[in-house]
Amino acid sequence: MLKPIENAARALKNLGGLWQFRLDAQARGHAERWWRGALAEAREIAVPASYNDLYADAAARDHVGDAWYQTEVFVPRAWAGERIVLRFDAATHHAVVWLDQTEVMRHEGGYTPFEADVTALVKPGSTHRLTVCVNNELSFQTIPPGRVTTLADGRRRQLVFHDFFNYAGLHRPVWLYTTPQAHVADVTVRTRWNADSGAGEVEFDVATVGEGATRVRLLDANGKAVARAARPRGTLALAQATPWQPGAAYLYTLEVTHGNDVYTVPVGIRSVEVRDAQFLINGRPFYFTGFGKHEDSAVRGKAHDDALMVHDYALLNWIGANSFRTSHYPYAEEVLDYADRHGIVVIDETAAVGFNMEIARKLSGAADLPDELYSEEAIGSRTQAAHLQAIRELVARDKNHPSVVMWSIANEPDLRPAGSGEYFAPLVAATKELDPTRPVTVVNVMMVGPEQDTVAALQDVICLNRYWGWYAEGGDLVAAEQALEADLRAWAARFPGKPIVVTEYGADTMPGQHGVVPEMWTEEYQAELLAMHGRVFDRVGAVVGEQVWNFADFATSQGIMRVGGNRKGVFTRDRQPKRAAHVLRQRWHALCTVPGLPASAAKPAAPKAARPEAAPTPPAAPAAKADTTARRQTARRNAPKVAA
Ligand code: BDP
Repeated sequence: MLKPIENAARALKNLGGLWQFRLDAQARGHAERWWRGALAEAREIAVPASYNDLYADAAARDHVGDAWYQTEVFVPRAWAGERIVLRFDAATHHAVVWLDQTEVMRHEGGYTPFEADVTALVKPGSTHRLTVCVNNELSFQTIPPGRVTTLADGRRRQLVFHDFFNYAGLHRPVWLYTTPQAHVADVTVRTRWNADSGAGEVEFDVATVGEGATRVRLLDANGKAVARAARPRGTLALAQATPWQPGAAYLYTLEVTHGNDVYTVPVGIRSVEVRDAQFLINGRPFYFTGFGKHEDSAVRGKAHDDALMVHDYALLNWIGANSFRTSHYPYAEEVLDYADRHGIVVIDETAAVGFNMEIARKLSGAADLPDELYSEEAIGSRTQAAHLQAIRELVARDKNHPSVVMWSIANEPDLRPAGSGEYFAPLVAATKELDPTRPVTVVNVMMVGPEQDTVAALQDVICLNRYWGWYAEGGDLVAAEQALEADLRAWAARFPGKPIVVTEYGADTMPGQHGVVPEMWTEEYQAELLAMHGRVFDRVGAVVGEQVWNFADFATSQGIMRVGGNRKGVFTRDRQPKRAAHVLRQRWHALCTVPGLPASAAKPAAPKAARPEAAPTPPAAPAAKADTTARRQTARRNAPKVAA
C-alpha cells in the first residue's frame, strides 16, 4: 500500500490536531449511532496519541472497549474532479470509520494503514464530519491475542499475553489526499547489487487504475535520470550503481507516471542473502548491533512523534547501533523512511506476540486459559487467518524499504505443543511467496530448545531471545556465561547453515541502583551481563548479530515482575543512559572505526576454520581472543568509506 505523498499531481492534508473524544465503556455508541451528530459529552484529544495516559484518570488508562473520535474535515475547493482518499496510518486495534452518515471502512489490526476512496461522499469546498470508533479489545482471534474477562462487579478487564502496555487509539497520522482519477495504485520494487561488478538492477511492477500510459524513470540522488522504461513492469539495469549500504545509505528515486498521476518511491539498490551461516548485505557479511525497541514514551504512549524519533536515532548513532527490530509490531512508516535515508538496518515484525500460555499465565494472572495452545479455543484457524492478513499488510506496506532486511512473523511463540508446526509452516511459506527477496524468521523463546522447535528448519535465520543471567541463572554471571555459550553452540550445531541473531538479552535495571558487587537490578549488573554476552558472541562464529532488550524502559501491564514498567532499557524511558549504555557504546564503536557512521556496517564472522560451534564445550580463552581480534580487524577493513 502506497504511502500518501504530495506533488504536482497529488495533494495531501494532515488531519492531525485536536479532535473530540469519548470513551464508551458501556458500548452504547453503535446502538445510539453516535456518528450521526456531534459527539455528546466529548472532551478534546490529541491526534496522533494513545488516549490512555492523556487524562489524569484510571478510566481512560484502563479502558476496555470502544472509544469514539470525531473531527470536522474541510475539503479544499481545488480538489474538485480529483479522486479523494481518507487514510489512517494506524488505529489500535480495530476501527470503524464514518464520513457524515456513511460507514466508509472497517479495519482489524492496530499497526498497519487502511484507506477508502471517499470521492463520492465529499463535496470540495465544504466541511464533513469524520467519526471513528476505535476498539482495543484483544481475543484469541486477534493479532496480538489477549482475553477480556468480566469481573463480578461488571467491569471488564483486558488480559494481555505480551509484555507491553495495551496502548490504544489513533497512534499515527490521519490523511486526506488526492490522486488523479487514473492513478498509480501500487508499486513494487526489488533490487540487486553485484559487489564484484558494481552493477545494479531495479525490478519494478506498477499497478494502475484507469487509462493512460505508464512510464518509469530512475533518478539518482541529484535528480538525474539514469534509466527509464515505458511499461508497467520490467527491470532497469545500471552498469554502475551506488549501493544502499548500512551506515552509507544512497537512495535513487523511482518516478512512476500513469496518465496525469506521478508517484515517487525512494529506492535503495542492495542485495540481501543468507548463505553459509552468514547474513550478507551486498555480498558482504553483516553483523547486527542494536536493540529490540518499542514505540513507547510518557504521555503519548505509542504515538508516533518526529521529535522522539530523531532523538532515538541520535542515541542509536551515539551508542554505535546499526540496526533494530520493530518488536513487537510494525512501527510508523516515518521510522522506516528515516532508516532508509540513514542506512539503519531493520528487522520488521508483525504484532504476533503472546502465543505462549506459560508466559501468558504469568503476565495476565489468568488461571483459566485453554490447555491446548494450538486449538480452536485458543490459537486456531481464525487466529491464523488474522495472522496471515497481518503478514500481508506488513509486506504490502514495507516491501520497498531498503532498510528492511528480514521479516519476523512472530515473537516467542511456544513451538513445543502439537499443532505449532501446522500453524506456522503455511505462514512462513506465505511470507516467502509474498516476498521472495527477504529472509524470514520466527523469534525463538528460551524455553523452546533446538530439538523442540518445529519451525526453525523452515526459517532462514535463527533469532534467539535469551535471558541467561536474568530469568535463568539470575545473579550468577559465571553460570550464565557457560549456559549461554552451550545454548548458542547447540543451536549452531543443530542448524549449521543458518546464522544466529540474538534478538533479546538483558537485565531489568533500576537507574541509580548500584553495588560494588554487581547484583541483579543494579546498573553494574546490567553492564556486566551485557559485556559477558559480548564475550560469548565473539566466541561463537554462527552469531551474526546482537540486539539488546531493550533500547529504553517501557510501559507494561501492572504486575509483580515490573516496577513502573519493564526496566531492561539501556536508556531510561526519558532516554537517559544507564551505565550499560557506555559499555555497549565502547564495544559497538570498536567494531567499526569509520567516523560519522551510525555504526559498523560489517563485523564479518570469523573464517570457517575458526568456528568451533559444533564443539559442545566452550573453547579455550586464547582461541576466543584470536577469534575476536580477527573479526575486528576484518570489520575495520570492510567498513564502508563514505564522506562524513
Ligand atoms: C521476552 C519478550 C519481551 C519481554 C522480555 C522481558 O519477547 O517482549 O519484554 O521477554 O521479559 O520474553 O523483558
